[in-house]
Amino acid sequence: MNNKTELIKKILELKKQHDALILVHNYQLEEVQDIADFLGDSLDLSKKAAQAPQKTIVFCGVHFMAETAKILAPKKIVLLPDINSGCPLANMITKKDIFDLKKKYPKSTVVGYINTPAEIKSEIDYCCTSANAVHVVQSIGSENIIFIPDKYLGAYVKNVTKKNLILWNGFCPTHVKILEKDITKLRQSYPKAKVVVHPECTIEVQNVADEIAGTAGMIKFVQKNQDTEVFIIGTEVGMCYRLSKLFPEKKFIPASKLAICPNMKKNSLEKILWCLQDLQPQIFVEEKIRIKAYESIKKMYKITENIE
Ligand code: CIZ
Repeated sequence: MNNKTELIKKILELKKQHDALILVHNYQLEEVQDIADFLGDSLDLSKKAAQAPQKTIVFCGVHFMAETAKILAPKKIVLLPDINSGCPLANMITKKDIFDLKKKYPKSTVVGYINTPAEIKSEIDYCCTSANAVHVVQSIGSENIIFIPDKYLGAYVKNVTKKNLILWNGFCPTHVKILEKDITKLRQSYPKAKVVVHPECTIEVQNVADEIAGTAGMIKFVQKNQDTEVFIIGTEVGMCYRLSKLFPEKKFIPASKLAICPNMKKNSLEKILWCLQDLQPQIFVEEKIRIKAYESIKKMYKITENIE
């Protein structure tokens, strides 16, 4: 038995022993994707965490995602194999920044992307994901909306909804590595390919795409375009592996090979094994913050339950 097979065997034994479920984000390492009980985006995975009968969740993603699972499933043990897998975008806004924004725009409603820490979610009115941001913003009665923290997702939502969105200057350092010229060049090599890019990409990149969608939307886009053989994928490179497993007959080309999120790649098979051996590192959210953060997520669910 080789090292990897041995590791997987031990993980499966401990998973059974601790009644654990392994949830894996679409951007994780291939070897981690391969041992998932469920793969998906942060919202799908958090819902799975809340609904699953298992009492332990191994969340292979970044910190805010494991925290969202804990907000929705407070009685469960939520483990993040590498506690240092943070999200730079999520940390681009502070509680004080939100207070200042609310003071400056007192009549505004605050919509926050799921890529935020629990503490920030506890100060916003509505949470949203890349999959439902447009729908959430459209459903809010007010025209004056503060959208945090991603300026590119915010600009995309502003463009679609035509609402007066006040944007924060946050961005994902991985998605901004994808450049318009990367797509133009790939289109020359693959003239029949369809291009789908994440709304965290820059506006220039969004403008040259055939579709703008989060990772869940990318899967739907490929399903819809049955006659297309080649897709150029403008997001973190891990998504190409996920798509290749789902649609082995098609070809998926990363818009940029530089779009690798170093945080997403921190979880490994070894770290999954260790976290199941020690039941550490665990995610904790202070109950006062959790209740308030849960409200913003619940409001999102209320709006989106008809479309998801
Ligand atoms: O919500 C998520 O999981 C993120 C951050 C991206 C996506 O579109 O899946």
